[in-house]
Amino acid sequence: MIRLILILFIFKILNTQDIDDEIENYRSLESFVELKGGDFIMGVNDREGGVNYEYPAKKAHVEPFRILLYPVTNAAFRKFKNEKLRHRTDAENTGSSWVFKPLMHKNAELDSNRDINDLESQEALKQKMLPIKDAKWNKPEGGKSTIRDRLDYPAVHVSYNDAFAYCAWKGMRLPTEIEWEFAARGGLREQLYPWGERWEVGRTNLWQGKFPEENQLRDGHYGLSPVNAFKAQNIYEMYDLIGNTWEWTSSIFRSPHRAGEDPSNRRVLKGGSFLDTRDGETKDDKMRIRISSRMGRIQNYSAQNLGFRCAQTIKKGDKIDFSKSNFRVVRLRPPKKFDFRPIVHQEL
Ligand SMILES: [Ca+2]
Repeated sequence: MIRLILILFIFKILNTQDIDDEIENYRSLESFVELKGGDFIMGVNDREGGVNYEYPAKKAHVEPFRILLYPVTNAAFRKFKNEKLRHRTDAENTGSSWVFKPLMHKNAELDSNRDINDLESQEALKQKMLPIKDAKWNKPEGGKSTIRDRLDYPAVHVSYNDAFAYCAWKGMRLPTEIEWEFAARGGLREQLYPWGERWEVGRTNLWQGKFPEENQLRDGHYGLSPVNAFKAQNIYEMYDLIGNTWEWTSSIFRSPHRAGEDPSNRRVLKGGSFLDTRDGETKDDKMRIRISSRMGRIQNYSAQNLGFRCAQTIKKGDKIDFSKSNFRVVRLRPPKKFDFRPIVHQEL
């Protein structure tokens, strides 16, 4: 018996070590682009379809900044969790987080004690998500789910507070909404999508069909997808801006709020997720997913369709030469000692 326990213990150590070696293979997903910034038009001139104040379009300005090419991955977030042992995510503290019902792990349990009267919970329930016990960054569907074979997927079940802590650990910060939108536009003027005005199939992971009963899977993914599942969405080589997960920004979301609630607690999300549609026809608010789409969530909210990427101010002393081009892509390489081992993605 003791022998068996010892064998299991050693197996666990080896298994953990294996993942920690493997996460270094994904360092290139921490690459970033440096942007000169400037004036641009944000929002959209769509009086009927513009929800959450994305209408009207307006002038905005950004100073030079860096922003990650990909959303923060499970591999990168695991490094953070390994190093900042004392950081407990809001989902870990709450004991549950929101998971799309059809994707619940078969052993997952509902958190029936959770207060679901707040605005966020009501919105999540409308999108067929349920509060699932123990759903968190490394157990995205609760139960016995794992990120073992999804290290290149976006980190989810991450609140604004967790995203803030991660970016600070990297010496970075969350982008403002204006920065996120400037970056997403890829230098194009007043276009709907990062790649241009016309919708293109195979660029992003959204929902096709009547939500939630029909998913036509035209993009090949029912749930989340790897952050580089599709080609870069714009000329800045940025991936996964539109679709897959919503992303936190640092901007405060001003909206009607309940009495006694601090309005500064709600932050802007950008990008849309695998649960949202391009035409918005299957949602109450008719939200169409495009660059200007936005919504607000409270700072400790977390869900299976919400991630983030980090940004950083470029200081004058950094001496980045933007005279030839107003952007510069900086690609990081994995350390040499690690051989790239492709991982097999399992369908849920
Ligand atoms: Ca999809």
